[in-house]
Amino acid sequence: MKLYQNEISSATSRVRIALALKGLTAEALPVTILGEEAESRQAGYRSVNPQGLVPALLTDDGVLITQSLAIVEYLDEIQPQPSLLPETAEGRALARSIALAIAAEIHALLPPRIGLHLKAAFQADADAVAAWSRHWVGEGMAAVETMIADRRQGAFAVGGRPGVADIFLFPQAISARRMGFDLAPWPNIAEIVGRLEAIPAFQVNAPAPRR
Ligand SMILES: N[C@@H](CCC(=O)N[C@@H](CS)C(=O)NCC(=O)O)C(=O)O
Repeated sequence: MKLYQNEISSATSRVRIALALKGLTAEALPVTILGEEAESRQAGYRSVNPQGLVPALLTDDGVLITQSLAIVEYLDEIQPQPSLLPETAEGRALARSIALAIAAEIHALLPPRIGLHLKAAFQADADAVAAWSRHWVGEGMAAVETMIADRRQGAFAVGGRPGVADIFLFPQAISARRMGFDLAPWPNIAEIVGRLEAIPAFQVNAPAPRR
């Protein structure tokens, strides 16, 4: 397998954590994502992934899979142990709800292309883009905290072992902390992230800080 990826990418981090939990490896194919001239915006990479996003996984059969949740679930299907999804249908639905609350409602408003468009179309400066990001992270993580708190039954976000919800929560929480958020007002998230930081698959595959 090969993984189009970027080390600062939170969405890439999700896939790398899943690979590590499964004991799988994928050859890294780096794609730059920062700035107008980034490879993610060029025709070359767009011919690979029309969305111009990382991660994208190339299977051993040469099939491209895009979108981190689809990739993580693909890995869970080809390598079922350890399972990344809860045993019950309700548990699986909750895990996917939390993953999508992060991927589709928080993270989707933050990547480089969003900031570039806010600058180009609305003359937003760096402070305005940072305030935009802080708004969506603060509001979104507070909602995720409640989603977890309302149904929590084990040591992790959904149940007693790390899974899909944790894989999506961890990089977003690390990135929130780097933006200056204290996790303490979200006690379930803070506790779970503390536990995940002690697990090598999570620790080693956290998104790298932007330099
Ligand atoms: N929903 C996508 C999000 C992918 C995404 O936004 N990736 C970012 C890096 S974290 C990216 O490639 N950004 C390029 C850009 O914004 O131009 C997923 O879960 O895979």
